[in-house]
Amino acid sequence: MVTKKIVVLISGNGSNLQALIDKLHKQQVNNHNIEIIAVISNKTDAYGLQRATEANIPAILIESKGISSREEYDRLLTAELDKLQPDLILLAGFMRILTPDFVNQYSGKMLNIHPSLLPKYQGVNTYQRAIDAGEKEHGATVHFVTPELDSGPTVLQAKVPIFEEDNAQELAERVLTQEHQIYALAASWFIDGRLVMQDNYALLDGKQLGEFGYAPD
Ligand code: NHR
Ligand code: GAR
Repeated sequence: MVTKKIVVLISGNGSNLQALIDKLHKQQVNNHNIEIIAVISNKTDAYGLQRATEANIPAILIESKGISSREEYDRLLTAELDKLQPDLILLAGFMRILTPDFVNQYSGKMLNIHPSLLPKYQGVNTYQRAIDAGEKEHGATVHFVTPELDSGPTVLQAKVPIFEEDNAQELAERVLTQEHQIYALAASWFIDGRLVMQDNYALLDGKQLGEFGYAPD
């Protein structure tokens, strides 16, 4: 049986990492073993590093603090990834913009989960911006990572309601719960060979997904 190797990049709490560990690590999808072979953080105090250690997964710190340029940081990341040779790289609350050269090197092999219904609310602080705009719903998007920030082809979205009395934290928690479901699902499609990126489209079972990703209706 073939083992598919995943590396997860984090910056913080790592609740998405935890969901991936619980749902995918050491599991089997068809005839593949899945193994999260390393977790890499750019922040020393990221709690996700502890989660990795507790799951016996190598926790690697490549600190971005004090590194003068994005190019320099991405060279350090590349050096580590060259050793690890992952089949799939998952950004899970990774808060550092990656250079086009880095992204192109792993083109079609890197996914991100972003806390908004892309193309709405790219960037950071999406919850407050959605509330302030009077949106009735918010959500999360799994997408392939391409050089342009938060703009790669969408794979899967999950929606949640925004209630009148919501604050950003309550909304964030509601979105996070959904993230944990859709990220593991999308990653398992990729591992299974069902999900690929081609000509800047996401393809599931050979079919092009639309602007909002997989939608059963
Ligand atoms: N890199 C590329 N090239 N393309 C994408 O689509 C990327 C990416 C790197 C990260 C995640 C993304 C998100 O889901 C992601 C997607 C960080 C920032 C950001 O502004 C924006 C988007 C994302 C991640 N980072 C600041 C920076 O200067 C730091 C912000 C902070 O530390 O709070 O790197 O939202
Ligand atoms: C998640 O909501 C993720 O979508 C978001 O950060 C949170 C990380 O939570 N990602 C970004 O904002 C990327 N810029 P976690 O560390 O508990 O998984």
